[in-house]
Amino acid sequence: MSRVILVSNRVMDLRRAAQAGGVAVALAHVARTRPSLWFGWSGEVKPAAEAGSVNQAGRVLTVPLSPEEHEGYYLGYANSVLWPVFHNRLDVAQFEAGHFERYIGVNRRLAALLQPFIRPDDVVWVHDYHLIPLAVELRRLGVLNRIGFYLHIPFPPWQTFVAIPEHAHLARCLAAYDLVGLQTMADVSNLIDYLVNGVFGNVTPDGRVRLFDRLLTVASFPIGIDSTDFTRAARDVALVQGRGMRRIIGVDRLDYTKGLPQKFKAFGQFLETNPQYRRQVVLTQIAPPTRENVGAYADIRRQLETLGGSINGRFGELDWVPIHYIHRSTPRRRLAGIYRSSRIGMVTPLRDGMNLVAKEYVAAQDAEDPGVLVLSQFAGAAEELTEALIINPYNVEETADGIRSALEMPLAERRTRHEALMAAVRKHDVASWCQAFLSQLERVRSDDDPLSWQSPESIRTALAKLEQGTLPRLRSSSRALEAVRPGGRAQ
Ligand code: GDG
Repeated sequence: MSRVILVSNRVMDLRRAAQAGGVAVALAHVARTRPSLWFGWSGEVKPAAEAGSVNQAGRVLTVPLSPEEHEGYYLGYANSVLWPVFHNRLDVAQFEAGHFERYIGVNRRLAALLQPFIRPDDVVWVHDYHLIPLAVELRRLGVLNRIGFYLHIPFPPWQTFVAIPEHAHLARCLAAYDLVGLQTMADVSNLIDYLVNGVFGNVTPDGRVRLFDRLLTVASFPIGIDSTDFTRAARDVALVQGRGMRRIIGVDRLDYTKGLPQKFKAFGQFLETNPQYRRQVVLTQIAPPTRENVGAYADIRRQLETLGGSINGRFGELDWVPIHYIHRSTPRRRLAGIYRSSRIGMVTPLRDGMNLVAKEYVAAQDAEDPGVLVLSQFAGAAEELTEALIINPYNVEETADGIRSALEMPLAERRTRHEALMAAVRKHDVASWCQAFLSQLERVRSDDDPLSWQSPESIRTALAKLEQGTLPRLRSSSRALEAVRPGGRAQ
């Protein structure tokens, strides 16, 4: 088994990572179960003079960022351009801020710091949108190893992606990987559409994409959880607000992609149209703070708090507060019990790569008396968790009806749905995700690739091609459309 060099934006020691949630838990799993090194940002911001070296603690290698890098690379390009665009939110993307140079600069610096640790038979697995240019920067330094990239967030429709002024540069960066992994089949289809229509790639008969003379493999690897972390949960009795009170649980970082205002509105609508449930149900929303120095996050917090206050003011009683909102992080060891004692898991993002909370909620249920998952059709998880109550989060009435149907669902139906959901959670768990990605990375064909990474000369040729290959100007309609309409115009 080759050693895996994991690279992700945020790195922490393995014990803390296992308690953190999301990407960190998944990477800590890979780091614990394989020969590995894990490299990335320590989370510290230090003056440039002190930010230049690697700190090694066992198999974990960390680097601080300087204040300028934190501002331009992390808060700037990664979280004010790429995050909103990949979630289809062009309206909040800050294209004009000029952070791209800093984004490339940090990737170049990280590549230079990582390169001395890479041995010839390692495979390198790069994670997420912060690090798209890392492979090209490693190639420049002569790294010949297999390098795979995994995107944890969704890939948007191609017309959205081409709004990024530097989209073609990002495509060249992707072409320096051997394998690009995405969460869902819908993401794979969006990325291939973009590579074909946005930068004139061609799909080969075996399903790879020929791009700037490279052959790139693109595939979906839905991420999962370690379900045993959740199945042993006991009900958290301290949570019950009153006898017979039924709880709806939401656990989401306070992010504008998570659909929190829409969720609060739907709950308000449910109370409005179902007065018999007032005093019977409480919505507990755990929404820990995230990226608070980005403007769009301050806006969503204000909006949510105003809305929550107005719903509580309108329906609340002296002995019943309908929305129980916690803007702090909750210890991970308590989450399983909270999920298990909640009758509904409400996971209603406007867009989400996967959404692990949906899987955690399912895994924590009592199979004899399970709760119901209400799930957005726009979460990647909806591709696998088809037995959830799938709703459109933009449709407040439909979501409110989903809450009522979940509360009224007979036990037999809850059990049947839960059984199917649990099978899906087990099928794609964190171990199978890691195994599937790494074994495909090791299998990717390179013998027929005219620009593979076999020698320093082939790297030089490939990089020159990537950098010099010009692109024809984009046409307004897609090439696929032109193929079905001769001449490219509607007749
Ligand atoms: C990205 C993609 C994709 C949440 N609040 C608390 C807490 N959490 C934990 C949850 C869960 C994790 O954080 C969140 O994971 P998600 O998948 O829901 O969302 P993102 O953070 O946006 O993650 C996403 C994921 O990457 C993995 O590929 O699924 O689509 O956006 O594990 O339990 N944990 C603790 N306290 C909290 O208050 N301890």
